Amino acid sequence: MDPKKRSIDKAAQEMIALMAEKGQQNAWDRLDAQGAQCGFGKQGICCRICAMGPCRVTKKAPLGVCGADEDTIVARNFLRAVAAGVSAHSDHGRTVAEVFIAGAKGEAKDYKMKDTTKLFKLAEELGVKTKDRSVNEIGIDVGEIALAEFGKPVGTQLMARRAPAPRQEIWKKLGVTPRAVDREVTESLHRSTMGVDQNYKNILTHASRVALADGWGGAMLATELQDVLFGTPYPGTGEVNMGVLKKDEVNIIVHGHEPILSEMIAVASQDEELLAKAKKVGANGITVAGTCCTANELLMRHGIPIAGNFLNQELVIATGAIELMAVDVQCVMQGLAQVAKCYHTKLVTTTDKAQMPDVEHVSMDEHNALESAKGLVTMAIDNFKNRGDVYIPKEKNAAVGGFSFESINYMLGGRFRASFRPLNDNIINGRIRGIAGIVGCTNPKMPQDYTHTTLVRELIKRDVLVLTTGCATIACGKQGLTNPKIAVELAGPGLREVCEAIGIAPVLTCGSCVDNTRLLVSCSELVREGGLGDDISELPAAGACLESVSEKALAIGQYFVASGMLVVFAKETMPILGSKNVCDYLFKGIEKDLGGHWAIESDPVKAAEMIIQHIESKRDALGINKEKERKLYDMADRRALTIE
Ligand code: SF4
Ligand code: MSK
Repeated sequence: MDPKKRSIDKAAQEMIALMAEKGQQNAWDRLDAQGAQCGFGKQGICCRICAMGPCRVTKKAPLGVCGADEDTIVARNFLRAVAAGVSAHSDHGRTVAEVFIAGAKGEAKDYKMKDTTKLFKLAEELGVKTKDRSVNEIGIDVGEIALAEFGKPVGTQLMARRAPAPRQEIWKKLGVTPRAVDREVTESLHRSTMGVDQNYKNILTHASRVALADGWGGAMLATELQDVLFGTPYPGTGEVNMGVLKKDEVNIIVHGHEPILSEMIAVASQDEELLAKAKKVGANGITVAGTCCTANELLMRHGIPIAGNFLNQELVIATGAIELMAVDVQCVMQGLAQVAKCYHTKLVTTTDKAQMPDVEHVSMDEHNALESAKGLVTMAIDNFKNRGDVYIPKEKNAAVGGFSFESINYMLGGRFRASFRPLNDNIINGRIRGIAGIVGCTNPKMPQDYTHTTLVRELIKRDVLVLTTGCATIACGKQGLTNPKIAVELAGPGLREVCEAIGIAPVLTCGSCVDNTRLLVSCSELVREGGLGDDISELPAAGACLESVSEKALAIGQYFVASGMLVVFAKETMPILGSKNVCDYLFKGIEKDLGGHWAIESDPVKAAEMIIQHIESKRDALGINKEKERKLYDMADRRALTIE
């Protein structure tokens, strides 16, 4: 297969060709080896949740053994996928909360409350007293309240109060205000087990509730607590793609999602003793680079380079330049172990809940985190001597990361009058038509990075400001789209004018998958700032992920829909097409209940058109597309004008 058909990333193309030459397999090869994939699975009409099955819906046999029809089966599968995605984000959030508390108690000495301004704000929001108390005392209380959000027996998610009041009313009326994360996930599994919830609409309504427990609960808490622990991101430059690896240095890749260990590896790589040790083995330094969302976490906060996104993880090892790859949780391909065996690379799992056969496991000790990290860096240095041939593609691009909600607010209004007002004003006056969140993975079923970057180019050309997260943001970074100098040239005249005046890029790197919650907070702020309606569903805004892979992407999509947004996915990645009723509800009916809806479109140019039409219809409804009447002021009018 032509590498150009597999990826638009030149570095990836080179590595795909090199691996083919050496007879090594990657995700694309394994996809080919799968042959035609199961049509029942694709449509979501296969059920294997009880021992009377597995059952598949066909014309001849339209019901499962228990009598379940395609609507029930598809809805149950969808709910289970969303719940699995929620559990991943939220378990990540829970781990952060535990480390947060241990840090505040002094039991995990390497973790400190770094952003105390954010800690105080969070404390106020959560009702924690701050007067005459130490930072750590406040931290313990904030951490314990956050930890309780995952399993508290009564009450609803505290973070959901950040949503505009009308949105909270909509949730209340429909009965989907999220309760404890664990409860929503458990109930999802209960409802979707054999012989329980058999009303597809009722099942899908719970999919909204469990997803909201993620977006306005577990994932939001993960982002907030990480910001306090490791610092709230502010814009800074970094580099993206395999060209960031160094031939003459020890290269370490951190891969996965939780920044708990990777933050410490970054610190350890600067340690004088370890740098001296690296020199002794003939290396000129230590390079730490990330893949997937761990990479986003590190770029956002420290400008640490990104070697690639999801589909790059195996290719990076095939450079022969990686001494050690430390992986934690989520999006870690088991195929890595095979590729690593072909090279000197030490692949190490670090989280007890995510291990791999025949792969060394070094259990991360959060109470002695820096020591654990130093141990891994030492392993990498010791492995430098075992290097064989190295080929590192030259490809890399400068990128600006670090657009947290706080930093966008600051950039728009300055330190003393931080505000979204300039953004609202420029949406209202039409220079910016609207906002799009382009997020998610890279899937070997599509040419890697193609849909994300094409969609982004189309949108900024038409004056839509783009916020990106996850592997989509890395795709954009590789193509130079998160480099303001390049992206501004591609933006439409209105967007360009605003970007140049305010000093922001047309494509804002907002972080990892859990950081999609930064987009929710930003949407709430756009509403709160005024002039763009009373609810998120009124905003000229939409989200898209045309290369999704993980169940987490479905969870994110569902919480955006349930927050009032249009969400576009590719047909190939939406396993619901086997039920007309489920499709009708998720593509249309749900809008009446929640103000948002799903749509499918695999072609990024058509998806851009769909998003722009949606944005323009929202603008029409807000009345901001009407030509403003030009008012000629007489002297009396002028005198009546007040200057604020
Ligand atoms: Fe078949 Fe019903 Fe069992 Fe599913 S729950 S496997 S449809 S019998
Ligand atoms: S890492 S969930 S492949 S974005 Fe968050 Fe990338 Fe998707 Fe994993």
